[in-house]
Amino acid sequence: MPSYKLTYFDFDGGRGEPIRIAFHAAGIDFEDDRISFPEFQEMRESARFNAVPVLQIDGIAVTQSNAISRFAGKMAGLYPEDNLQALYCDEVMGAAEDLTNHIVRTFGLEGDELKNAREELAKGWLTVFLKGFDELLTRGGGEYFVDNQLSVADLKTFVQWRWLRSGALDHIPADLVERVAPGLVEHLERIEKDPIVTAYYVGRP
Ligand SMILES: N[C@@H](CCC(=O)N[C@@H](CS)C(=O)NCC(=O)O)C(=O)O
Repeated sequence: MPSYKLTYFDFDGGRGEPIRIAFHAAGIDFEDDRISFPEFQEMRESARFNAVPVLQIDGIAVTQSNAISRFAGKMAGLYPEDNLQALYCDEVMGAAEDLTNHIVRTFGLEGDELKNAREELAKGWLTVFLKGFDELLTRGGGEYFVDNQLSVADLKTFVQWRWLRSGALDHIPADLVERVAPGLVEHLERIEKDPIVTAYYVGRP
């Protein structure tokens, strides 16, 4: 079996979290290399595209969280074999990346600039995306995004709903998701309770 080392920030979220859960679900032993923000600054220049997550397979680095999630998801049975369902899964994951990037654009702003940008974001892009995801959930059967079963698309997005509802993003109302797309809150609760997901968190401190 190859050796796997996943380098990502030391928190239970973001682009690294679905990969960690999928590896765990696949029963694959991997080195969970959790780094602090100062540690990231030290390695940033040497990381391809200056970003994490980075997965090393037998020492060979691979980047791009969605590609890595699909890779781990295939081994865990959490990525569809059917081409159309795989397309649906990819659409959700691509949209989740776009959503993250809209939020990331407000990082580093302060004071009124941050407040205005975040309020604009909540009314604008976040609302557009939450409505879009709600539509995609309906297409998937209402409970999961793809084919009525858990996939890496659910793992990628439930982490985002958790983030948006956490209150950690200043000026983004913590109840935005339930106001715009209550079905996504139900989705979050469903995925949090999924045995694959709970089994992963049992092992987390
Ligand atoms: N498209 C890349 C984006 C990676 C990315 O932007 N990662 C963030 C952390 S979630 C990062 O490393 N940011 C550091 C920086 O931009 O300096 C992926 O999906 O992996």
